[in-house]
Amino acid sequence: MTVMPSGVNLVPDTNGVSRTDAASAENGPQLEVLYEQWKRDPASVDAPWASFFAGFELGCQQPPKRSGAAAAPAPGKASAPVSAGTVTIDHSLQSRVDALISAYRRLGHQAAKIDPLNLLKRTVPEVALDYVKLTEADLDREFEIWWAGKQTTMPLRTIIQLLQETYCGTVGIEYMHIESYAIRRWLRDRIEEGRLRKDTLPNAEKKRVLTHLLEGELFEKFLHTRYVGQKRFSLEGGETIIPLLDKIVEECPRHGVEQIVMGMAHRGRLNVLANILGKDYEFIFNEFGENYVPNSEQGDGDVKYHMGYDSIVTTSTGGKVGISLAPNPSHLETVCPVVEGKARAWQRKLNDTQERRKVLPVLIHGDASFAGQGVVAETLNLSQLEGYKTGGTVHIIINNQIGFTTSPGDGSSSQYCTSVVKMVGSPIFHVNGDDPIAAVATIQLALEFRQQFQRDVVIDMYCYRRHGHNEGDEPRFTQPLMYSAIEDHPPISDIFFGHLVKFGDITPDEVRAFRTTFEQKLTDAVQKSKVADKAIVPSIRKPLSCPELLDPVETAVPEAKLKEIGLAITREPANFELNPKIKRFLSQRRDMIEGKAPLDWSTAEALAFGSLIESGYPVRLSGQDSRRGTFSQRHSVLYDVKTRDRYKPLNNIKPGQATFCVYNSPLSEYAVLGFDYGYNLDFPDMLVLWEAQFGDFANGAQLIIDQYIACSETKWGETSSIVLLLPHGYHGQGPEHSSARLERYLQSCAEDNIQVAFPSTPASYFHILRRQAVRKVKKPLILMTPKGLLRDPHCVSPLADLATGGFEEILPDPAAPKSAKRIILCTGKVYFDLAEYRKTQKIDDTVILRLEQLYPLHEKKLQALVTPHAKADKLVWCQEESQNMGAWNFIEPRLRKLFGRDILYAGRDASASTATGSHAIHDLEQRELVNQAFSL
Ligand SMILES: Cc1ncc(C[n+]2csc(CCOP(=O)(O)OP(=O)(O)O)c2C)c(N)n1
Ligand SMILES: [Mg+2]
Repeated sequence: MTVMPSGVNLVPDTNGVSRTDAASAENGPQLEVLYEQWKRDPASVDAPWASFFAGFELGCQQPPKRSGAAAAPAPGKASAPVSAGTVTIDHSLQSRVDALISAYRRLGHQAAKIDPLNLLKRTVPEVALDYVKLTEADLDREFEIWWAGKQTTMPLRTIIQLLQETYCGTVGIEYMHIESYAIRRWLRDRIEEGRLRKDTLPNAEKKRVLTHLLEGELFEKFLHTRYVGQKRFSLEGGETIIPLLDKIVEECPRHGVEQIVMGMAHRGRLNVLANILGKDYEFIFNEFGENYVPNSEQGDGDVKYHMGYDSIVTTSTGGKVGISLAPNPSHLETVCPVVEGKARAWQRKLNDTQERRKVLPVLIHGDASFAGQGVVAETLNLSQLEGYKTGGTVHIIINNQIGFTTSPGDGSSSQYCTSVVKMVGSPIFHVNGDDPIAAVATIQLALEFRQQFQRDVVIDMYCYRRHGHNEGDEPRFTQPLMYSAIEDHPPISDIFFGHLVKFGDITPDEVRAFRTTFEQKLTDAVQKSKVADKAIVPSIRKPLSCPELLDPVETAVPEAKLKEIGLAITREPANFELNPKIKRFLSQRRDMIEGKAPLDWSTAEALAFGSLIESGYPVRLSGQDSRRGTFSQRHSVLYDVKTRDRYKPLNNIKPGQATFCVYNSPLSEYAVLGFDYGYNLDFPDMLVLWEAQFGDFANGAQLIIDQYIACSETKWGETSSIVLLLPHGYHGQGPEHSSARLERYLQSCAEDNIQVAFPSTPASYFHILRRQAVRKVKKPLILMTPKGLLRDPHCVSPLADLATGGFEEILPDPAAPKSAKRIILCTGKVYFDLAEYRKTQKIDDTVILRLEQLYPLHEKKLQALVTPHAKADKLVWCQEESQNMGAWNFIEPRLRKLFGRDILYAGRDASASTATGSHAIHDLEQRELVNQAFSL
């Protein structure tokens, strides 16, 4: 079908590109419809229209309306064009001018003066006159241009001057890669209005910028002279970040932003803490003190340039903005997904889950890490996803054009460190850090963009690093040229001050007075901190402990309530056509609820979630394919076979219930676990579970586990109650999906930092999930979860087991003899093989005890269950994992100490790979290890 909007007359021009005539001026909306149609299917519109839109895309031009009336400003004057009078356009040349305009919009950034050191040498042939076959003689001819939201005509000379100033000044802009026409147009109109090229900042604001530059610079210089040789990761060369961040905070009230959640690495962190978050200088100087003991109350603490901080800042207009700077480990960019999760939690707290405009994530990156770390791409990929979006993040790169000793040419395969951002359709502003006014104007536009489109936006602030990687590092070994340029380069504040003095905006006396007062303030703070430092007597810290973790917690739910919830979640939704197998699934679940069959694992899980939600505890579950469940066991979202409408049974229990949020995550472990961890930190009242597709994939998120989950309480005092669901178990399916690497979590256990459990029954799983939500004390929970056992008729529980008691760290043996000769201890799945063997072999002198929770180990309960079997002469640990894996290395010394005797090992030999690739060998090994458990 072809469409030709009525009232639009096509006037093919000499290049065969169709243009609308004056009569079309009122047809913008129709034109937009047609344009959208063409974008979906170019063949569905008439050929002239198709070629018109193709040309239009190329030039990113508004469908032009020939004004026929425009007077050009005098050549060389880059004032806004004014329309008047009639001009004649030479259309044979117009297309060349269009190509030139398009080249500036696409590539002008490559000619922009973004490098303060002026070492970046680039040429852009496409923006030269001769490239588009124009000559000097054409400079005074009039041409059409869509400029600053208006169609107009101007002499070519003026067009070029405007384009040069707009696209090749101290801000280089990349936005033509953005797929959405509406976004490109929004940006283009604002950019071409001159927002980034005109200095419109009022005098008071200029002074504010200078003040912040000076604060940033003087603070670093002060530290440099007072704390010689101490690492601080100076911001010098990149101080413009301070007025830039100040501008974000200042703009927040106008944009309705109440909370900023910020993440940044080492560079300039102390400066940001002091001069943006308002952390007391004295506290910062304390941390440089000889006797300083970080966080001695809470744990081991961390170095000063990793610590987080929360504050409420008052803006110059009296507005209040909360700023939360997330603590970050040394691992660069790891903080990114954590900040996103925290921001989303804040959005939930502030009831900002629709527009997400009240909470703003701000991430500050280094150029080398932004280009090099994959988690950056993973995090960007979260930015528009239903379960993970945060309404757009403002990214700022402190682009000092170096990473430790490595030049950008060795650290990135693309021209800019920001190229990865293009995948999410975000604009990128490359800003010269020596032009703070441009930086401030850019951040204003960036914020407006974020609030308008809820998308990420990037400010790539080009600057330099005045010292080495840290202050004791010699940069000239590897960067002699760059550092001789830096040596000669004046500080930003001098350049900016010179600019202000020239225009009479400030006097040298004012600056001198500011310097003196500020330096005095710092000196006073140092004096106070020295007094405090002398009073400190460091002592060796006692390890943390949390004995409450072993207190019993009532987690049972009355049977009647379980039935009520169970029936609600197995009800078929009205007017909804279910897949026949799902109908059967619901009906089988209903039978379990009604007591006609014992409960399986996934039904127990649904009842745990359902009972929590029903009583007001929200639940969030995120992971790859978690809605259905990797093993097709969960079906927490049902789909209409005709419409694919979705229905979540757990959200239809009763009015006023809490919500069950379940998301299929992208195929990422690192960023998604980081996100869910961050979310849980700032919304601890929700049970947050992250599920690995198979447990072994969690090693892709090892940084989050090592740097945050295992130790952030002792490093930064950040508690978490995140749950990791890690499918684990040996079923002869090869080395890849057998092991969730239980041993890695156990190795990290100390100071009651985390809980590691391998429950063996649906009831046990039910109680431990509920315990995690209802218990006051918060600790991460690592759970080994089943695969094959999900459908094993042995791995079931009666409904009554959910209606009594709570989670049992050690499960007694239901078939224990009164006094056994042999005690077998185990955890998780292998129990079923052992129990089956004992039954078939009619063994009646062996007790099998299950350690449902390995850490913290409930030694008292274990003792109590072992004591009746005092005559047992064999104490065996049985596991299906290889000897260097599983729980053995963790549990053996503990059991030996507890029982004062040697523990026998029944299990696979140590191996490099987690499991054999052969099903047959697996079966042999599995039989052998069970055999050993009864025969050693
Ligand atoms: C994942 C990771 N690898 C290596 C390091 C060691 N390291 C610390 S800073 C740094 C250079 C970072 O360069 P850039 O991101 O440009 O930040 P800058 O220091 O220049 O501000 C490196 C390699 C680290 N901290 N994290
Ligand atoms: Mg760098």
